[in-house]
Amino acid sequence: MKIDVLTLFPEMFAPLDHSIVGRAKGLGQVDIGFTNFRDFSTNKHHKVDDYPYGGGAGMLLTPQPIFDAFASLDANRPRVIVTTPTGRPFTQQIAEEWAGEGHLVFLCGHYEGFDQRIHDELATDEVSIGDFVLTGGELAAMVMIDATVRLLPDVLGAQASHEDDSFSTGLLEYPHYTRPADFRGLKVPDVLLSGNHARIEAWRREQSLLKTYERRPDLLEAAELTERDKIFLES
Ligand code: 6GU
Repeated sequence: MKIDVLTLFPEMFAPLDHSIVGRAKGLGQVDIGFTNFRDFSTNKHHKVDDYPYGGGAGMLLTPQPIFDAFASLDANRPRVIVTTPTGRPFTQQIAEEWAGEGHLVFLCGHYEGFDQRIHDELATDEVSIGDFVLTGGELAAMVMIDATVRLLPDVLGAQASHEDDSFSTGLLEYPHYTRPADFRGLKVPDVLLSGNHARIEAWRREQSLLKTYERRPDLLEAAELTERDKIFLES
């Protein structure tokens, strides 16, 4: 997969050189390029922003540097993602969709945002990572890149399957335990030591349902629940 990021702050993306995304880059599973659109400004002071027509607070990113930076990319119908708190909420389902694409382009906003013509002419997706306002789109783009790249074939180890990830089942994940079975008197639930796989599966399902009920009841509405799940939740 090829990812291009248009940003005023390419050095903010250093975290992607580490951990799993860093390894995916090293192995050539993803190629992430950065373009500082300030370099494309035709203004003699390399200005990229201007005052909003009609007045109001803050500055807007002006179309010329971004259109010209975009035109400089080697791109054949990429997904063009504009990071904005007014976008639709980013979800695991969107990450799964993007992981099947050949080329993603992220446009990272700053100040009060983009001139609307950037949204209208360049964006295929406008996405937010939550109901809060960040100083810029870089952190949001990194979040979305991380969530997408880990889903590419062979990026996670074979055993680290993502089929049980929170959200891909529609429920939050159940709690996990590793050795020791007794850590300073804090015990691992007996069922996990029982070797009884049917009981373990049933316990995990119940824990997922319980956690989702307590923390994210909105997810339960949309989740696929069995009769057994419903009886458990009513008890
Ligand atoms: Cl995608 N960008 C910015 N600037 N703020 C945000 C966001 C994105 N998602 C939530 N807040």
